[in-house]
Amino acid sequence: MKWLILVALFGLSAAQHNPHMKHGRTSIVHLFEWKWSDIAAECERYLGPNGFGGVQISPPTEHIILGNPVWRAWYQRYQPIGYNLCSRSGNEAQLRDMITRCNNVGVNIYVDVVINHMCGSGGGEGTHSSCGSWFSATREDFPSVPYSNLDFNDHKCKTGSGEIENYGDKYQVRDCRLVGLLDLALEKDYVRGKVAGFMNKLIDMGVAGFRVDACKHMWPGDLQNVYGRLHNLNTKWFSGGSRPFIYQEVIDLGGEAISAGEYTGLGRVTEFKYSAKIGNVIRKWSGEKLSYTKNWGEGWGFMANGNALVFVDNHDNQRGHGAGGASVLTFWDPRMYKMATAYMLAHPYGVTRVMSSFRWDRHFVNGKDVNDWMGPPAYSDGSTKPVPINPDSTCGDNWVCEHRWRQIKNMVIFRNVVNGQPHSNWWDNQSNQVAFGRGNRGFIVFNNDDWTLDVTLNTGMPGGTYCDVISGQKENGRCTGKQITVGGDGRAHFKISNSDQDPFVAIHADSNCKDVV
Ligand code: QV4
Ligand code: CA
Repeated sequence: MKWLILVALFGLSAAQHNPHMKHGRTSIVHLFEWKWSDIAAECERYLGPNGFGGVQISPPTEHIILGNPVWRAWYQRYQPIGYNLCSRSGNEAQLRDMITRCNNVGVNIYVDVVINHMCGSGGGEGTHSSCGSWFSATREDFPSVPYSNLDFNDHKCKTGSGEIENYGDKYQVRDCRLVGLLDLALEKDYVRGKVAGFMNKLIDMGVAGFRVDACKHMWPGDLQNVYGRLHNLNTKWFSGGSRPFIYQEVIDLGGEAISAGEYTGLGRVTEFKYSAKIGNVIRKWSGEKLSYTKNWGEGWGFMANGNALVFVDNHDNQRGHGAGGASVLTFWDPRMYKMATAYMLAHPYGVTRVMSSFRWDRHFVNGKDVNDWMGPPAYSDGSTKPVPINPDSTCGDNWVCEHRWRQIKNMVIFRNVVNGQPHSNWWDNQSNQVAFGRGNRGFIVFNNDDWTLDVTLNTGMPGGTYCDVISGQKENGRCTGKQITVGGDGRAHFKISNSDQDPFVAIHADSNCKDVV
């Protein structure tokens, strides 16, 4: 009996670690602040054809509107005022249409859910919400759910201010307000039911899972209860008995009362050490070198591979929020950013998430970006602009679309092609030139030193001519960029100047343009 319960529990939690991607796909792209109609179109015209496994969408729930009419910080969407599926990205019908159209081209949808709190205590009252539902932050009254003051943690929090004052005290971190956000009493059956209810509605609409916001601020037992109430995925698109994929936002860089390990039994967890460290390695800060990444992954003190969700940057740390440090690489440093993202996508560790950002008027005053609040490209009435696609397939109107950069898109494909293959044929120069393969399916070489790389390496790949997918790609059977010849013995010569536009080269089984005869 005991054994059966253990099997059942393990089966349940291990299942929630599986992203259920289709056709051997492996990566998620976070289309931060995109509208549902744009995401639907992007699934059909770009993500499906280029092998992206899924999209993380911004919170779809009704949220407060900050500023009138145009202030509208991006982070207003992390202040829900109810669970109507109506947000700055679109209404419920548009959301449903997007989920259907993305699923139909094999691209999963993962929903960012904000269940730790409602809006900030200073949110006032009225109908300044994304769909006009009335609410009162002052009285903790959210009739569209409904929640009342009985559904919040005020009685449980023991700090004088009602705020989290000390991250060394796990009771404060979980029972008090995070930056003034009204903290939900997830210990209550009623609250758990309301939260699970809206997540189940999304599951039934066809989403594949959830990015769960602010998990550090919720008790693992409460989350386990909520997750336990979730339906299996919709069998229109997923096989019977599939559990929703769960990845939990817990920022654990060490040294706090709460660790990521408290949550890994329930689902995957965001590995923030990965983001911080890869920035240091590529920037060559803190004495880091690429050659030290021979044992990248668990060897670096990251959580177990099967528990990790990894990324170079996220929507917080790219702008100095949530553990954002100067080392974090973003699209603002494109050359290094492409290297870091390619390294992540080539390496077998973790489920990978690629960031897709909007540009804002970054403006540092005393080392702090005073415009870190700026919302997505918008019209003068504050509504979000659509994403226009240029003839060269880049995006316009300040949508950065990192996921469309050739080097990043091609590495998303690389990861699919080498899926399941071991990390192999490591080489380094004891400095910042490294290379590794993925079995006999792919090989990548980086030169992050200040001199030329010129070396012959064992790639593990079958003999043939391969197109480098960084300087170009294979088009109509020919290479638009560099070409690499692998001999019958698997060896190939690589020459990468430190002044190349992108100082790295990647080849894979599907970039083969001529077999050795
Ligand atoms: C302000 C004061 C408070 C005061 C309060 C009174 O700072 O001291 O008590 O007013 O009402 C915004 C403002 C913040 C403001 C708050 C409430 O920036 O100054 O408090 O609203 O009005 C995002 C942003 C936050 C933003 C929040 C809500 O990053 O700046 O707060 O949305 O709009 C920790 C957590 C981690 C978290 C990370 C940022 O452990 O979970 O901080 N990351 C997630 C999301 C993140 C989001 C939240 C959690 C909250 O990824 O985007 O915060 O949902 O590390
Ligand atoms: Ca809490």
